[in-house]
Amino acid sequence: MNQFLYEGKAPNVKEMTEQALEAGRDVDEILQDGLIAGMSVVGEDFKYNRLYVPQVLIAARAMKAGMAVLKPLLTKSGGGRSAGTVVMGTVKGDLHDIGKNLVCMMGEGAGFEMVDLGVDTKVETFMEAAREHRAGIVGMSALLTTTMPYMKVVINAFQEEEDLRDVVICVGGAPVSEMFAEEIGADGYAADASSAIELFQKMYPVATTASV
Ligand code: B12
Repeated sequence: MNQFLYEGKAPNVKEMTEQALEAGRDVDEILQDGLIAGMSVVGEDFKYNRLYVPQVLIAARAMKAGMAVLKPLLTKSGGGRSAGTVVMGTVKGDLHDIGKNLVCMMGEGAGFEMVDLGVDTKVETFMEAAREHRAGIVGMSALLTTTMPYMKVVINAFQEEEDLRDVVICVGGAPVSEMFAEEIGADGYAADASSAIELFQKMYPVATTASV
């Protein structure tokens, strides 16, 4: 599956994901060892110019084909009361959405209402969505070192508004670290989607939802 993903063969990745599920493999194992591991080799080769943007794009498409098969399982929630509302977006200038989408799927599976703002998200959009959905948590994703500073712009803007000040802000994405999160004044950071959900669960009780 790693190799098919690397070569951008979406139909094969889809088929192997289905086969792995039929064979009784664990969803998390398929995600981590099949899809994410394949994408990390793509990332490495991209870094050293052994792959170029068009090849990475088709690899990303293959990854999404596998994720689409897993989606119903990742988003299957136990039902019952919502665990809370989380507004998620990839920050302005950044078009990477695979990691954010995974966090959204797993968040839904854990019973959160996930409001997905997509990519290239401006501060105003984060603010409007937090208010409209009375979100307790805002999650921002960034994959580029050049877009990471925009997270601070959003945090500052939330701090300036009385009704948004207490919304919990969580950040993530490959170049983001715990230290960077602290530096910009974020309330939480997680390195992967399952820890992101644990973080949301830990933070939600202390979150005050946006008013208006
Ligand atoms: C796929 C990819 C692309 C695809 C994106 C397709 C898509 N729909 O997302 C395409 C081809 C479009 C692309 C474009 C570019 N890319 Co690119 N891309 C990648 C690649 C290979 C994989 C990213 C990925 O999907 N990883 C898999 C997911 C599952 O991991 P993740 O995103 O980190 O998410 C996990 C965690 O971080 C966390 N998480 C994520 N978000 C959040 C949010 C919260 C709140 C929390 C708590 C947790 C959390 O949970 C996720 C799940 O476990 C990375 C390599 C890498 N090492 O990251 C380069 C990489 C990010 N890209 C890079 C570059 C340079 C670019 C381009 C500038 C290339 C160019 N010359 O045009 C453009 C920029 C476009 C733009 N404006 O955004 C560089 C960035 C370098 C840097 N210093 O900033 C990288 C690191 C590659 C490299 N090594 O050089 N890219």
